[in-house]
Amino acid sequence: MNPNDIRTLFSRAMSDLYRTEVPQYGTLCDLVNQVNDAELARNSQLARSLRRGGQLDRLEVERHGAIRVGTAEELSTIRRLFALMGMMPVGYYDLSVAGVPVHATAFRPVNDASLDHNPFRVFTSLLRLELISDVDLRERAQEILSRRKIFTARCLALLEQGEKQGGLGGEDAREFVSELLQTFKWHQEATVDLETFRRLRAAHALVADIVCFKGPHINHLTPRTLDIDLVQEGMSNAGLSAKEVIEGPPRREFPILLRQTSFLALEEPIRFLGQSGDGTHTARFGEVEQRGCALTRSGRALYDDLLAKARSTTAGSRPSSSALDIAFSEFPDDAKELFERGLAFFRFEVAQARVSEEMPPTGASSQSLVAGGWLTLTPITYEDFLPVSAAGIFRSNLGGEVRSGYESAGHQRDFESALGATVIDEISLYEATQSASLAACERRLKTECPAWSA
Ligand code: OOG
Ligand code: NI
Repeated sequence: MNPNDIRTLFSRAMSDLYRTEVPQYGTLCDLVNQVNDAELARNSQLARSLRRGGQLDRLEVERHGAIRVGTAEELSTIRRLFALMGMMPVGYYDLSVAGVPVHATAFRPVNDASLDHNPFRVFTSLLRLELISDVDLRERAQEILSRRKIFTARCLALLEQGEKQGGLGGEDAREFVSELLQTFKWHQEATVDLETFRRLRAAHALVADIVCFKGPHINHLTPRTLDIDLVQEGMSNAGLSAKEVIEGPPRREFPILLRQTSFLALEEPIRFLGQSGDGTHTARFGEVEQRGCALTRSGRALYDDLLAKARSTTAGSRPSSSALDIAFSEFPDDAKELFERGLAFFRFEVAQARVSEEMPPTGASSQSLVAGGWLTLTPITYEDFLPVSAAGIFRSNLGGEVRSGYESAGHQRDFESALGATVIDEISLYEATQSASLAACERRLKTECPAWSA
């Protein structure tokens, strides 16, 4: 079976599982579908642009999820399992700077055809045990984690078989997906007693969530919307209690990067080991995202600067929406200007009518081809995540918990050695997509006019 098709089976199965486990997620998906249908009907230009960019068909199935693992072995096995479905580790996210003791990557398809097929992504965090300062507790956590087995034996057998054969046949693929699903199911029973849970919980809510359960339960799934402000507004009517603010850039004419919000995590009953009895835990929530255009390195630097500026003018850990609006008035809000200033990534298309009227001058740069109207621009969708936003999502679902003392800067090497691979640099993927698109247009212009050259 094509890895793209295995991924589709997997993302459907995860979505079905989560709908039954957390019915509010189904409610959120229904709300998102309503908003998307209305937006497509209202805004035909958006519908056209999405169709051109290959985004329309995938919209309905588009999801991301998130899991949190405890050990290097768990992480590297996840990497191998996801590779069978065409999902590669892209990007490094250091959450410690935001007071969350994990670092992460996102497993996702990396080429255009696979993204169009089904862009399912899983944000995968690894606990940084070394950030638990109480040595005793750290060792206890390590010991608990070392004993658990989060994958079924059959799942691991199919993994080895798939790696050896370079893929899985249809029947094996279906069995693989259903075995893998076991890993991400919710368990009402903790693997520890209440006392241990409380001690780990006191170190950080996330530590308890990762260490005290049989496996890395899927903690949210996220549909993609075309208007996140409408979804945010609609949530309370739909009976969902929304997180206070939307993470990421403010609302814009020309959406960039990623905006996200969520409904708050449920408080769920848990049975603890031995005589210790019952308690509760909050971990699982639902999230929604609106994706915009990918930014270049300098576009991203400007985004980070403006976000920091907005934060510095507001008290508390998040900027007010007016502070965001003011800061981002400096960020161009128009495709042509973003392209001219090298801030965002685009796909190009040859404007046939313009070319028939006049060939561009020989040696024209992409800049002048766009400025002269020979090439049109379509935004390249941002397929990744944002560390500051992710930290905001983590926090709002962990009772607002912020800890200091985790400020040791990024440890990408440690993460990669746990992963057993290097992570792919997301910006170079967008660069490659943009260059390939430009090269295709130049070939096209050359066919039209053999004397022409870029
Ligand atoms: C992951 C939070 C990050 C996102 O969309 O930024 C994330 C988690 O809570 O485990 O999913
Ligand atoms: Ni998420």
